[in-house]
Amino acid sequence: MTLFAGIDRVRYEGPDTRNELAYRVYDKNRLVLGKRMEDWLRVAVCYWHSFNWPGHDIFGQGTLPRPWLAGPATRESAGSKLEAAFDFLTRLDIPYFTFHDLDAMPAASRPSEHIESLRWIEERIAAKMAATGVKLLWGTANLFSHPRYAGGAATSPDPEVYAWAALQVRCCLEATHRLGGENYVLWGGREGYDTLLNTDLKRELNHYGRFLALVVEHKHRIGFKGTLMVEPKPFEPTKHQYDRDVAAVHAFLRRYGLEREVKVNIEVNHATLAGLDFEHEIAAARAAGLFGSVDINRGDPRNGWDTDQFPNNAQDLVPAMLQLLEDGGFATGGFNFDAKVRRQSVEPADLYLAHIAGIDTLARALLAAEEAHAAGALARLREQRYSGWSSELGRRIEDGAMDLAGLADWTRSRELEPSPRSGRQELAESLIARHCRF
Ligand code: XUL
Ligand code: CO
Repeated sequence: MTLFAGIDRVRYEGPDTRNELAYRVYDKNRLVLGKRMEDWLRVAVCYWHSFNWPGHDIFGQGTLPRPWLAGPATRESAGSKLEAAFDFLTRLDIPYFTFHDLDAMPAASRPSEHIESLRWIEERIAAKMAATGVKLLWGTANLFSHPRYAGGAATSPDPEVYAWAALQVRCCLEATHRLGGENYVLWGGREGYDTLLNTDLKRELNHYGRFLALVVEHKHRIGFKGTLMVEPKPFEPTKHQYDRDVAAVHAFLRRYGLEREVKVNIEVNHATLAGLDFEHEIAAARAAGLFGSVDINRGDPRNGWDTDQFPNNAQDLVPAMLQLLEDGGFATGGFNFDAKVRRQSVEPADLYLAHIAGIDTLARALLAAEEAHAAGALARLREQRYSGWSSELGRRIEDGAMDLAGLADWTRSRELEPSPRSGRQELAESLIARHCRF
């Protein structure tokens, strides 16, 4: 019996159920625009917040009962954690999980021990995946917790630290490959600086660019077919992170010639921290051909830090969901719950309740987006707003047939002021709101 065994497999019971441990909206087999809800959402649970975090914060110790975290991470405790994790995943009835090397493996200090320890847990993860059918959405190496990474990993001032990071990424990428992972993520938690006074920014960026290129090269060498992704975040833990938002990552990838090799994993709370809307980050990624996956969560509008709360407002997510529908869904990505329960949510049931509510929130947003998409009014509104571009003038500009002087002459020859047209923002907003009824 694991900590998470006390409940039945979570099922769809519809909006009127009195059972809190049931899905009210997430009905995995329901067809949405011809595709199963499960296949649209591709939900993943993350190992780190759910199974490897005892509830400590910077002011206090752990509060959550996670017996396997009570002592050092031995083979025995890593094994119990794995049992509990897969018990939770199968009872929640979702298709994917995500993990960092260090979340799952027994603790290791020397490099050879690290390799052995990760292999040890990988074999056990593989057995659990085979037995349960739960799949790996992505793996990632933790290049930020160990003291060696205090000054960064790929941007460390010390090449020996850079090489340690390479060892971790090599092992974790290979493990992810063998486990059939669909993506591999790099979050540059400490790739940035605390003060420019001791930092050679140009050199660090070049080191980081080279590091990513090495990962790309290795991916191809081992035949990993999944997607490599960088996860933007503006700050925290450092004062400034180089991957601050999608636009910064795009420029960085282009500078190092990697824009066809690496995509982005967009996290809602990271967009908030960057002062951007989540849907802006999705739109920016799609415009650049970089959209990969989503870490779904939310921040608190009154807090300036990464609170990693479960999403609970479907209407907020509809603009992003509509973009996903326009794309026909994720390619290899999914919605990974990079979210954690609050420190007082001490009962095992709380982890279920949090995920159920979060998954139902995604399902609500998906159904609202389906309706809004089918109604077509938003698409028409946008199309009409740009209809001038189908005129001869518009087409010639878009085709590159006009130069600056030609445009000036065209305007002068008409002696007219363009007539103002409504942007219809209030209507657009109400078109979203009216479909949020699930
Ligand atoms: C940190 C964060 C990470 C990444 C994986 O803010 O989001 O958990 O998702 O390293
Ligand atoms: Co994340």
